[in-house]
Amino acid sequence: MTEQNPNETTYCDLPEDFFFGAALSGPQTEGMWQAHGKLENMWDFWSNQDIRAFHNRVGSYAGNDMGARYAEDYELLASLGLSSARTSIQWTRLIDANGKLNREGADFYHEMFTAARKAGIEVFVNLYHFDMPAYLFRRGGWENREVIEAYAHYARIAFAEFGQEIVHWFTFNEPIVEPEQRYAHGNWFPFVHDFGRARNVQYNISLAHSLAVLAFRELQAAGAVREDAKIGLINCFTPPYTRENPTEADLEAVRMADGIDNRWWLDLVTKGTLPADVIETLAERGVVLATRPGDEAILAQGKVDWLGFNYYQPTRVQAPARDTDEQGDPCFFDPYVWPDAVMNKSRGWEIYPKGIYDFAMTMTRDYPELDWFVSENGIGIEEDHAKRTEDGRIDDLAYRVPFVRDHLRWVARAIEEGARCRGYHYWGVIDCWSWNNAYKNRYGFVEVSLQENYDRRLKASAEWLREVTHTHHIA
Ligand code: BGP
Repeated sequence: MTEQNPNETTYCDLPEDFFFGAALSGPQTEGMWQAHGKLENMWDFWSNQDIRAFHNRVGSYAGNDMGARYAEDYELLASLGLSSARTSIQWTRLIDANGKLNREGADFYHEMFTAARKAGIEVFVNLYHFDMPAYLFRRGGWENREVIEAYAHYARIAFAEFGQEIVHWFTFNEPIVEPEQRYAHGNWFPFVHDFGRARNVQYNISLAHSLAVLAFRELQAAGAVREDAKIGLINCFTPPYTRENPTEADLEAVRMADGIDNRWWLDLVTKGTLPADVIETLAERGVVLATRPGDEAILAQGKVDWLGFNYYQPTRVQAPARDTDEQGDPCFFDPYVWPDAVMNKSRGWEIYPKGIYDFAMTMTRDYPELDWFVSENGIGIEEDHAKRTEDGRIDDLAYRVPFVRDHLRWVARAIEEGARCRGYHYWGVIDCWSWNNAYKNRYGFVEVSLQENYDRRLKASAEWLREVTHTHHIA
């Protein structure tokens, strides 16, 4: 993708049937980490092992109390004009240690989904949001084929249990994140730095996704999943950019970054294959995937009905300064620091609204049949609470509104130019727990007060959001 100046765009109307909603996840909202016979997931395990790894020592037990408040929370979301919300079932709440349905956990989700429906919110269900059960991690996690089978088994149980209730399903949220955070960069437990292991985890997750899609199709054909149900995948796609006047080597860096982060998943969900050029280059550089006979037929099942596109920041890369790193792993690209980048300093992420448009147009060109929606977008700010005005409300108008407005305008333009984008889910409409950052950066249009028992309070931007969801006009 060639760099262009991040000009503003003036498109400000979204189609009438464009939907607005909230992106959530089970582990970041529910709390109740030991209720309903829930087993320990990787976050619970890590919190117990080393609470200092979490901002202000707030571990995975926190959520944002939505497990207790879901009825009022879904009403709150509806009052902002939202019509849908994506959350995840927690594998550790739904399945017991013997791999059987945990009735108490299932009932919790049935009750929550019913409350959402009553409030006028359609729940989209995702099956996995970085929350591997700890007992399966001890057996190798995504590096073990048995765990792939265990995931497919869990998916089958979830489809059968909620198949008459849920229309929109997703197999994974951001399947690129665990390979990167846990296995390549060593930021998350188990802190591995191994490019080859990361790619094998990525490969195994691709198989797990495909097996879940297969289970979905089979159950739908058998009538256990409703006829109008759809299955998809959600990933954080990142339009890759490089320097102006790139060298051949810079463009090669773009090809591989794009290949691993984006085309890998896009090819899987539209063609049921992985990008041959990427696999070939990996093999040439000694990164061998532990494939088995029959894998191709499994991957071929991975085609989905639509896609979720999480967008926070672009990727900027350049030719790597060296061929291999200190442990002999191949380097395919280095980060490129764009001198004009505007940063969200709280999160360390670049703010580049035009990236959402650029990637939308790439999908329109290269995957023209694919329907999609913006499944996450948002801005997490550390100083949110410092903007409290005399009436006690946080005034976030100066940063949250421009962030969302600019992204939505580029979405509007992409739709105008043919992109098949159906809706927009904002990440963390109600402040929630953010992995290691816990409650450091706040994303919400609604504040969660940790001092006052997780009480909710609208921020100033909530009025703006309500206006947009009602008018579909991005003022
Ligand atoms: C996405 C995840 C979410 C959420 C969001 C914000 O990558 O799908 O779970 O956390 O990013 O990121 P963070 O919480 O790290 O600030």
